[in-house]
Amino acid sequence: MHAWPASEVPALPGKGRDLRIHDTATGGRITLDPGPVARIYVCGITPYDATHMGHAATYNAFDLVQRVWLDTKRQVHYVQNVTDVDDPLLERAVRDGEDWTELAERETALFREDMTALRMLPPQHYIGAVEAIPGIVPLVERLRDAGAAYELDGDVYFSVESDPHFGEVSGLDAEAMRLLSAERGGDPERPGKKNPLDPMLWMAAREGEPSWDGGTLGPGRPGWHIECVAIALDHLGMGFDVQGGGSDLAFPHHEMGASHAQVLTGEHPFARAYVHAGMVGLNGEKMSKSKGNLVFVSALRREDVDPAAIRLALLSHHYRSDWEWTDQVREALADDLDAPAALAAVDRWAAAQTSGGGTDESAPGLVSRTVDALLGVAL
Ligand code: 5CA
Ligand code: ZN
Repeated sequence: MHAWPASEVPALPGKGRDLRIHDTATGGRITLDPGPVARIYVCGITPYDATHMGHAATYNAFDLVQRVWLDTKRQVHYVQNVTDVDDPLLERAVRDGEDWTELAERETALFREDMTALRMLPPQHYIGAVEAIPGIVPLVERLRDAGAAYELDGDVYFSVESDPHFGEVSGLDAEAMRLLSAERGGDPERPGKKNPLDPMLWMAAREGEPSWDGGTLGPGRPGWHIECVAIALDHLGMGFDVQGGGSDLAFPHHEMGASHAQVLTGEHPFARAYVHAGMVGLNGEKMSKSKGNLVFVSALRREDVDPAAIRLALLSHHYRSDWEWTDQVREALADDLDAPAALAAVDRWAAAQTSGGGTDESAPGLVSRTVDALLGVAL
């Protein structure tokens, strides 16, 4: 799959400092010491809806990681996936009477446009789950042949007990894992599993759903975690520097992925740091496609919000904190007359207009009208 065009990163005089960053597995800040080529894998979108501000915030965090590395005069090897076949994508396509491949292609194209507008650095390898299937099948076969995976009514499950390091990424107890597994794509209630947490590696073909040749596994489609493992091992290898995503991926996705890879290779760790961005919410809930409380990057762009202003809004929050998207100036003022926060929002807005090269002719007028209308200052 092709990625999107790179915006230029100016070289600065001197050399930046090595990145210290919070690692979920150790629970503390670690200094990363990548080689001359820093290696990063960031989990990509499931393309059944447009890019929202939560996605953008997460990709912004890992864009910053790369910019710090580039400033240390290293090269960066960046890999990202697209989960272009999975339950929620297929369900949305059925709901809307649309071909699932067309839905995935359209939303992936829009994501590329959003990333380009926001000047996010593109990955060198942008890989879809579907194109990764020929590499996934032999990995699942190997896990099964090593006794780390088992069959249940034609589906193949990974046995979490096969990895002595299982649990080290998220550090959660069994009960918390069970709850999150049920919430985030797992099936802890399915009878016949060795451990309720065991995740699916290969799903046998279902009536009316797409399926692919699975060799000795039979026709089917891949589970979610093994998708990212196959792509990361293929393009980065074990022990890469950072695995990134939103905090909702720490468990089960990154926990299971690490275990798959560690059992497959006999090496540890899968990634040297597991880095997670906070969740962006709207109206008191996590912004998510399933809840539908979304602010789309493309919708803001259509409303002529300068992409530089969107990016500044993302930058005004620390990447690890959860935050709420708000219509900033209005919301700040409505929140117990928080005029300082409203002024800060105006500052960011104005700065974005200046640095954005004045492409949006109407925006300065809008800033002054807003300041006049809400704060009583005529500029
Ligand atoms: N395709 C999988 C990863 S392999 C997936 O999680 N796709 S996604 O479209 O649901 O999310 C894409 C990325 O955005 C993930 O890193 C996810 O953690 C992050 N993300 C999703 N919702 C939010 C949110 N509300 N705030 C911040 N980040 C979010
Ligand atoms: Zn992933």
